[in-house]
Amino acid sequence: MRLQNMLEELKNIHGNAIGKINSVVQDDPMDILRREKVKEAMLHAWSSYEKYAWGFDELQPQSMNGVNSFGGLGATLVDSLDTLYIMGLHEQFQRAKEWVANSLDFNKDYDASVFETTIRVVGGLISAYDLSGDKVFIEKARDIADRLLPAWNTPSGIPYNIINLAHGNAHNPGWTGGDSILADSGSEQLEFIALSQRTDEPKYQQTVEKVITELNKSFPADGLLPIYINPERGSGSYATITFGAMGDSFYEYLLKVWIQGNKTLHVKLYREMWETSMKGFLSLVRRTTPSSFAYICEKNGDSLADKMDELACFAPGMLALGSSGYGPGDSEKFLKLAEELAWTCYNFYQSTPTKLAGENYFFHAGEDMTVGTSWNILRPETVESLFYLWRITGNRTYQEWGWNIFQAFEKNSRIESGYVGLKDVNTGVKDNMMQSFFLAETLKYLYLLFSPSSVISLDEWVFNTEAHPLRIMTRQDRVNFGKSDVQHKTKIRIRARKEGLSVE
Ligand code: DMJ
Repeated sequence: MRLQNMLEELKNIHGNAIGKINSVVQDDPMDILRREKVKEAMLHAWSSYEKYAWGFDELQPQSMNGVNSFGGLGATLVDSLDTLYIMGLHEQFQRAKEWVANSLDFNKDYDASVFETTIRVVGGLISAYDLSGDKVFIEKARDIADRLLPAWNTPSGIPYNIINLAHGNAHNPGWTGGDSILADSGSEQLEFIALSQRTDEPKYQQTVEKVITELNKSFPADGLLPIYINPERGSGSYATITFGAMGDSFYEYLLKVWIQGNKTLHVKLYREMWETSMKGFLSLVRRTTPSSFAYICEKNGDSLADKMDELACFAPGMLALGSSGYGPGDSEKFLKLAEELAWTCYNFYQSTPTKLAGENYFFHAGEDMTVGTSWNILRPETVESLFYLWRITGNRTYQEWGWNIFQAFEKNSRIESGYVGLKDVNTGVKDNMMQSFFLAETLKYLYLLFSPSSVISLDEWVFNTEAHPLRIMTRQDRVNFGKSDVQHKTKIRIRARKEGLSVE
């Protein structure tokens, strides 16, 4: 009774925070049951990978073989390490660790994506290190990061997006016309900063922070950058602006580097840039007719396109996560928008015959949402947002939505030898690929959706864009965002004095 009364009192004082308190003190029998089901799904996916594709990047479940879509770096295995650990699948984790220690070889004559290798492999390894404390993971992370570093040797410091892992020669893909991609260039900060913090070698952090310095020099008033940036000039090319493919995680990382550094003065610029981008974000939001679903437009020049990728469904989670950094008023506004957008994303799933979302949607007047590209490749973004919203609001509706999505995956995507995507969410015709992010992200977020909030607490961990939790470590270092050291130090001192903080 006393606890209940205290809880009621807290509810009155802290409003939204109550969801968090509830989920710490309660482990609901239904939650236990549901997370066991998700764990069983992970076991099925993992066992299939172990049986048919061990050491390969990904499993093709229909043909029951492995393929090396990332250069033969064991992408699924590395991407799965932390999920196995968090779910308590210790024997499986142990076997995977031995493979990392004895067989993972990065000396490959292969043109790797800097972005994909960073978020899956560097991120996966550092997360496994943070969770298990086993040094083999950090040594391997350092090995692959050293091979990626020459990609940043450009006149502007904006990286080339492809690099040969054995020889270190870097370039951009031909189809970008020589440009670098925004998300590919601005989503390595979390992993490389984490690596510097854990190895005491500043070079990783310095390299990736130069990118932010460069982008900050000409950051627009609405904080929205085109998806192509020229690595010679360091400025944006004329191109689409989007929170979907090729733009998404650049914005995500502005917020998360601030969280990773424990929101100190040393990372304040990231939060400022993120808040600037959120002003631009608001200008992209429109509503459908007749049902008034909120959606995020893409922008080409001055005009908005009524199109949204499922990939952009990470944004409700990002808004919810960032909402608490605003003062009252704005904080509620962003959280409310996050909830509205999550409802839209959930309806991307609910509106199809298979109850799985297509890759993108169009919004025509009077028709609400229409699926465009109709495949589903087991993507995580919507369940990721549901996870954040559940943690932040404590509203069980988000668990129900997540459970419904999980059941649709079970019904349509599960086969005897793993999980596959759908070529078409209207017909349910299956593809032949178990994407590594299904184990790294989709199943992990679903598991955490039904776990107490003390499991990977958002006060202690920040997830990279591939759902690898990295420990939050207070940033005390001096960051030079394009100012001289003296100027920068003075600026930090002035801000600190204003905020009553010490920076020495
Ligand atoms: C993942 O590799 C990451 O979440 C990335 O940021 C976007 N695409 C996939 C999942 O859809």
